[in-house]
Amino acid sequence: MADTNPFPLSRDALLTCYRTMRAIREFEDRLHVDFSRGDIPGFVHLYAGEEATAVGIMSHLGDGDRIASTHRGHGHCIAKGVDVVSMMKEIYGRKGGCGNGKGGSMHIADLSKGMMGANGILGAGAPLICGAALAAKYRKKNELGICFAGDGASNQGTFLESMNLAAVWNLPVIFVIENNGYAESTSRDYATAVNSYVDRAAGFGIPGITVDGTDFFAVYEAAGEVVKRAREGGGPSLLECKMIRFHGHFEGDAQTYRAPGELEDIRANHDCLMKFNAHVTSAKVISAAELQEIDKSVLALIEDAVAQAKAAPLPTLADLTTDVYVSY
Ligand SMILES: Cc1ncc(C[n+]2csc(CCOP(=O)(O)OP(=O)(O)O)c2C)c(N)n1
Ligand SMILES: [Mg+2]
Repeated sequence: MADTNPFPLSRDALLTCYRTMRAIREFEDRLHVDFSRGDIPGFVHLYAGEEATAVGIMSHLGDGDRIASTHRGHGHCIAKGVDVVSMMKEIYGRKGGCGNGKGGSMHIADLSKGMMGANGILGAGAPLICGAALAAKYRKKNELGICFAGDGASNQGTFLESMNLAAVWNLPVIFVIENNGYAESTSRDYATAVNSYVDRAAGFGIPGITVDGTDFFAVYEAAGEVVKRAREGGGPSLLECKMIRFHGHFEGDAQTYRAPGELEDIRANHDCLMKFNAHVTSAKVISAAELQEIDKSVLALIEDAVAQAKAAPLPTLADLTTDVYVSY
């Protein structure tokens, strides 16, 4: 191992980040298989390929910082510290899941972790996070809010109005655009006039950064900058992460809109986990064997989560009328 660590995180922190990214990948790849077997009810949108963005950003946050997620929310949840067993139970529609099996993939939330919810409505997280950030500002606790939105969702009026509101109120908010090049099967360039989201943010008086979202270290550094700005009272920022999704828009998507060879190319050349591995092993800060150990333990974690989900009971008819209202 090298005597010096050239990275902005300690060895232990790097191992934790790798473990979290690997847990997301394993979780998603397992759902891909189980969904195709017909084991999982409802709709599932997978985050595999996009892990470096969630983990690079969330490494700067604590439980008091709040995030509003998207329909593609599993990676955000895991990176924010939501328990994978209760997530798996939820996705399997079982009791003991985060929503007692009644919400499924697109309604996972855990307020104790600052995870305000995945969301099936594009752009709906943006006004929600402005509210959370306004509350944080009043509480003076130095906490912030992050709204995730895809390239498609970022064209929603709610998203644009929220950027204006956050700027007017100088809120501690970060708008993260996860630009994976597609909204369902529609390419980003077909549906969005501007090339630069940073230019668009400037129209609202908000500074922005564009970053390679498949490079954990690039995301970590850029996220550090915008998180610092929010905590120091500097107001909202925008962070565009250019990234790639490994699976279809939803499970079952035939992906006929992809160019020939596109999937093979992204998996071979733009895998954020492979890039992370190459960085840390070539710098001799972490060995390949250590990473393989983590892979093994993550596999066991996900196997166990699936086994627990399958063994858990389904909600009963009587459960239909519980959890309708929140008790304060
Ligand atoms: C308000 C609203 N309009 C349309 C949809 C249908 N819809 C679900 S996902 C999606 C595409 C989202 O693309 P993007 O925001 O880029 O996220 P990605 O799926 O690429 O992560 C659409 C149009 C929706 N859920 N909500
Ligand atoms: Mg997209």
